[in-house]
Amino acid sequence: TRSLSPKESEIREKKILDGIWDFKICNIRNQDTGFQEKWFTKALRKTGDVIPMPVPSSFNDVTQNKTIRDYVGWAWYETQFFIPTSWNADKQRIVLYFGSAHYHACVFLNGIWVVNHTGGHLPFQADVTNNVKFSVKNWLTVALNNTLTHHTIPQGKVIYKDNPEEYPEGFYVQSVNFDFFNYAGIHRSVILYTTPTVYIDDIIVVTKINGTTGIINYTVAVNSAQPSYISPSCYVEVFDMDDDLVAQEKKCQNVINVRNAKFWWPIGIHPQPGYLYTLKVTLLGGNIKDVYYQTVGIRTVEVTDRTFLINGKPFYFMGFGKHEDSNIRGRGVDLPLIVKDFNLIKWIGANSFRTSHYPYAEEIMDQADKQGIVVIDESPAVGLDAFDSVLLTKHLQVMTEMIQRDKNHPSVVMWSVANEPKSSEPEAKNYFKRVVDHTKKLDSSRPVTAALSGPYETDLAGKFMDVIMQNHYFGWYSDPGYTQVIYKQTISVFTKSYEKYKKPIMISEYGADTVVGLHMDPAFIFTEDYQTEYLMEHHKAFDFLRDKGFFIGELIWNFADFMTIQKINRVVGNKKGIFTRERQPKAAAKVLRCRYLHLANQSTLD
Ligand code: E9O
Repeated sequence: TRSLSPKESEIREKKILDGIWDFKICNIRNQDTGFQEKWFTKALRKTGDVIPMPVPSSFNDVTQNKTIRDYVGWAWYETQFFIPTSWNADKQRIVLYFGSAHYHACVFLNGIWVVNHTGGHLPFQADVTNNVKFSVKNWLTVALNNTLTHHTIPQGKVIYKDNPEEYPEGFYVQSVNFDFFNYAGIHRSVILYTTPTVYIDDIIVVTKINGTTGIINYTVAVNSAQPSYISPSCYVEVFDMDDDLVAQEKKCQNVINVRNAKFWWPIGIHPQPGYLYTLKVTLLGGNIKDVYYQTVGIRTVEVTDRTFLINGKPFYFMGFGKHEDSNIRGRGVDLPLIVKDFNLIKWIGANSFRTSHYPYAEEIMDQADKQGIVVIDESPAVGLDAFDSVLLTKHLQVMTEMIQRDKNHPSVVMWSVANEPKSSEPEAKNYFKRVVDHTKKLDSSRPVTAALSGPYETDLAGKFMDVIMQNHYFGWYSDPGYTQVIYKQTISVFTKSYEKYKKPIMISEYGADTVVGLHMDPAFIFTEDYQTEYLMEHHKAFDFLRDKGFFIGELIWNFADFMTIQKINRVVGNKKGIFTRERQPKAAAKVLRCRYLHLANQSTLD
């Protein structure tokens, strides 16, 4: 388990292990070979042929090998590195951190097992102080398995085709409960960092507003394994964006008042969106000192029975469902892509996105904080179709890890526990009650939601949510080609849904596959003209619903075209993007830009 993201300070050092590692996959028919032959006990190249593999990246699209692209099973990674001698002299604690590795990871350092992790979208770490070697090379081996089953989040199923007359021996396919490509690999940075032996283990920040005063409620957790004769004390200073000290407090748990505070505002409302303070937390204990810098945005989030309030002001979500997806690197963190996507979000005038359908890289969350982009943080529970206790335990675990990582991001205003669960199943009721209770126990400061898609009449999950999100595809999956049904059906379903739930409600997906460059008038499905008209019909309905007062947002599916599994209604990916996979605008982008900029002008302060 971990809680603070690895950051440098005058006390803590960081060494990034990203680069081109060695890689090999296992024989499909003999998945245990790597473990049986103990590939982790030596450099991977000594076990046979290896190929170069970039980290971070998905492994699927970087080679010319179809077996690797479609691989399901154990894949092996290895790299070598040195530890600076100074880390030994200073008697530092050394931690090995993975931003994410998809899906099951088994990590060995210098031939010794150090940590396992399940789940492809959240960080994990191990204290490796006693495993690292100082005056020689270290080698780090990672075995990764991307198999999804009935009891993984998200779910999938491996289907074996045992008929030797029709299929090659050992043939199997991985089916999944979602349409995006199940990219696999070490998707985010691998980092070594140091802390002192008595260290800041966690910082929890919750903010409030009283008039012009910002109230920062903080708790600093110190690692529990410290010797009992040390009673560490904390010193906390608040710096503004000019690096001026604006407030300070003692104690590891306290309340700080920032007078005449600059609040964290979403983009489009305030001239200075995304204002961030820095908490400098200093821990003093015995002869040990630790320092950690935690950013803080002072803002509040509240939900009434019909509105969503940020800093007491009604907020209307305009934006996207996204994916971490791009050419070649798949789901691997890509800094140019991250910056480009935020530039496009701002260009189009959007103010928010949902991390469909899994928590995104921390670099993305940090940018959202800085740029004032509002985030609905979604768990990897996409397409759940069974609700037993095994799955529930895993769902609670992933919520714990997600909240642990993202709790201090001001951009995160809501937790989305799931996307499109089969929430009419009788077991869904108790299941979602448990998931929501657990989420609220971990963080009572944010509302909880889920993206629902089944018929609202029989849905059993919505009653536990603070906000209702619904995915609808009128004029696409139903009545394809008939944009004239969109207005009535959208108004009807959201009005009735609101009557049922009596909670703020928004559309979390609507979209039409659009092949860039295809035009036809009158509009025909898959053309840019159809996507444009499809959006415009929706927008008429949204304006009607907004006037009623309970409709709080519109998130289009999807920000950009993205890769999918191979199936006959996907032509090299899902084409519902407003931007192509290369991040160029389709015609509909202009319609959206016009609308968003216009609506943003209406919602500026004063
Ligand atoms: C989830 C998202 O990941 N929602 C899907 C998106 C899509 O484009 C997918 O990419 O397919 C839409 C689900 C719509 C279900 C409606 C079915 C209605 C049948 C008549």
